[in-house]
Amino acid sequence: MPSGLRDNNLKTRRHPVSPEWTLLGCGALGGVFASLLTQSGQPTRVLLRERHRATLHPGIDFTSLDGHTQLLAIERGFIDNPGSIKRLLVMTKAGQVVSALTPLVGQLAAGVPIVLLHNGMGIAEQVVTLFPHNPVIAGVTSHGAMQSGHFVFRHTGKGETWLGPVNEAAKAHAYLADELATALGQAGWDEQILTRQWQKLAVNCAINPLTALYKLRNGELTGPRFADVLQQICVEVADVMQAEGQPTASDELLRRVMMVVELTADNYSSMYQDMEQGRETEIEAITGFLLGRAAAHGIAVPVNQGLYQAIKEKQ
Ligand code: KPL
Repeated sequence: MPSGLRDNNLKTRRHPVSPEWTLLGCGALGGVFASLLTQSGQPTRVLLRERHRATLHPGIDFTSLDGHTQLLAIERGFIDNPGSIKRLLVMTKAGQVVSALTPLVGQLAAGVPIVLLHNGMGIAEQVVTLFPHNPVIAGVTSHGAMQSGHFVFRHTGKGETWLGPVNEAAKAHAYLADELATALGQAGWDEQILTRQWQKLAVNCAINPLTALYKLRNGELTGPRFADVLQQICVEVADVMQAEGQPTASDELLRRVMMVVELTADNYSSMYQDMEQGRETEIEAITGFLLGRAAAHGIAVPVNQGLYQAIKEKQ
């Protein structure tokens, strides 16, 4: 089918077995992951809140990177009665992870892996406390996604995805990265996921507040206008990382930031999209987390502090 055309034949394959993946949080990125997993033949169910039971659910309207639109049949379940869960993929906004998971305390069988894929840090530790008998896996991803309506998603950028263990029990679940790779084209397992989380935090501290405040696409951060501020953000993040036992050069962080800016040049950051839609942003889990760790070590981070305040005032 030529790119840009709609394939209106709903893929009617019903899931013959219990879903491989249960997805909590079907926003832009969650919707894209659910679509890619479904297309790769890994039955995926989205878990919704009870109040969505009456909502029409024709399936997911998914536009892939090449512009091909398809209507995908996808099973839905409800949090109050989640049924059997084999593995749980949590893709809510960072600030909603704990409240979205709380109804599943006592419902999720021990040993079921919980994979967390959100921006920001400081959440996984809370999930380990909530679910002490489950493997908890943290992930970082740089895929781009947009949502333009109810269950209407577009994959806007092919990125990298990395998973790694948060607790001891999670170390036996590296195979999950291979299964995600089947759907995403690439996904890796890294025992040092904390380092990747910090590197992603630096990228988000740099790109997200600036694009949201100045209403820019990611690519518009290139050039002299933002060169100094991007460098200062990276210097501050590197100082905090050093104190956290994650030594890195600020130039290396800046190089990563500029690489993501180039790779996602046409995209609007998630914080830009959240602000435009009047949704709560992830500033607390991103820059807020950095400020918390900086304060704990007595490190001044004035540039990040200023961006944090500016977003808080605007959102
Ligand atoms: O993670 C992102 C986001 O928008 O939240 C980046 C990597 C900045 C891509 O837009």
